[in-house]
Amino acid sequence: MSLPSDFTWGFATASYQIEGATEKDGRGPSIWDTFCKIPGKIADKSDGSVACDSYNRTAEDIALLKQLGSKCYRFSLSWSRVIPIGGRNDPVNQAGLDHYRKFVDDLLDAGIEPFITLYHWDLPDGLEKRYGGLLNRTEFPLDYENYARVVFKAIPKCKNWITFNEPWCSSILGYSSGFFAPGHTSDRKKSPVGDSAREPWIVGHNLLLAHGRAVKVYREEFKPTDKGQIGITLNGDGVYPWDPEDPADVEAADRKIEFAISWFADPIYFGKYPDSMRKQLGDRLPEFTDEERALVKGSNDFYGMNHYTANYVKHKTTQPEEDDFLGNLETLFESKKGENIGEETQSFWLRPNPLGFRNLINWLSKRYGYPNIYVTENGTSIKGENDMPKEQILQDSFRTKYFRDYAKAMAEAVSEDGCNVKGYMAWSLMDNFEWAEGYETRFGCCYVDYENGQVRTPKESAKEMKGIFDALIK
Ligand code: GBH
Repeated sequence: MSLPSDFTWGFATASYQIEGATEKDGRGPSIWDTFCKIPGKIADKSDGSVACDSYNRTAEDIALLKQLGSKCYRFSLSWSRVIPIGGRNDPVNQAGLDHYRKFVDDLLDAGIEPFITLYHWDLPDGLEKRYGGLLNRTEFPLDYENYARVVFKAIPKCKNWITFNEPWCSSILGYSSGFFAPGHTSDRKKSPVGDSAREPWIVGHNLLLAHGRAVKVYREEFKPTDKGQIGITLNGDGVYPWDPEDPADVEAADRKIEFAISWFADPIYFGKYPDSMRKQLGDRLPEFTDEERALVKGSNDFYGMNHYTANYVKHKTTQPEEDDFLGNLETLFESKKGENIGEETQSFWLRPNPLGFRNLINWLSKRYGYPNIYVTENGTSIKGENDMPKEQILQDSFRTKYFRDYAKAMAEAVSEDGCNVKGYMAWSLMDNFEWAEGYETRFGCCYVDYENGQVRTPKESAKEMKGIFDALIK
């Protein structure tokens, strides 16, 4: 069991979760700045205005990455730093663009390969206010294309581009449950606006169009000279049928992945939505025009995989609810036989199950023709970590074991099953703003002391990472 010598590994972060400095150098507000101000949306009433202060500590973060032996670093750009209002006729903010260009130069000088995510959920608020942001099928893809072009042009040295992080989350959490910005949902106790039966599927479609446009621009205008690669990052959990003897549960387990991943990956690899989704959603799922299909089909140079956990899947026998987004099924932590999926963590949705990772890498590889895969996020929280004394937080052996087991499962998928995983980025380099959960849930391999000047201290897991990969890479 091993990984090839050119395998790359490192850590990942996202702009709104770490940067802070939300009003510095001409940055415009994003939908997350706005969302955090609504009472009741963030568990600890916090926001990303300071976070890890990474905007002001680029040298420190690069030194940290270097110290940990990280070969690559995945981070995201704040669109509203580059174009404060966001639109294609709005002014570009040179200071914001220069910041990211210098950051890439400095990473490369330190021997660390950058992976840039163009969009990790922080849409310029100006576009939300102007035309409803991601809901707009014509304006949003055009403004995103323009933003992508501005960035590609300014940062030719970056060779790895991710268009969108987890469009599932933007669509479902942003427009069905309302758990994430902009918080739309049919539940009028939570939001005055939203239609959970329709909006998430429209938003998902528009994100695919925007992805397709940015990839076309990169391939036509930049790739011939810059020679980089571009793809999308999708999230999805491992699955086991609740009752492996019941064909309806076996089918539901596949359907769970189709609703989470194939919703986006089927249009990108095959030019159509999965039959299971069309069957359940009917005309609530948009149709691709011929022009749109041409844009989206074939638009991945690699597959970006975010992965954390697994579930037992049980089919439902009733008709799907209008706001169902799982595929008319239940997800459970226990199987029919009473097997447990994994230990509890601080995150209600996350329980470690490394075999689920190996299985899902295989599922994706078979369905999409063994594409190159980069694992762009993988990691865990720890139950009660935030309430522990610092000395104990630094001994995060639960997290170290998680990484060891998951890296091994991935190496088996590569060397024993023939899957093409090319790189791996742990979530996250450091504790950060965990969206609706605020700072109470820590996903970092480095501890951030929010009370004392955002000082970073590597936890055991950060220090062990190099050894984990050195042992696997041949
Ligand atoms: C990642 O998403 C994010 O990309 C990253 O920013 C974040 O910090 C990290 O996770 C840790 O949370 O039960 O309907 O509320 C991980 C994928 C998908 C996990 C949605 C949580 C909750 C589904 N996420 N899931 S729901």
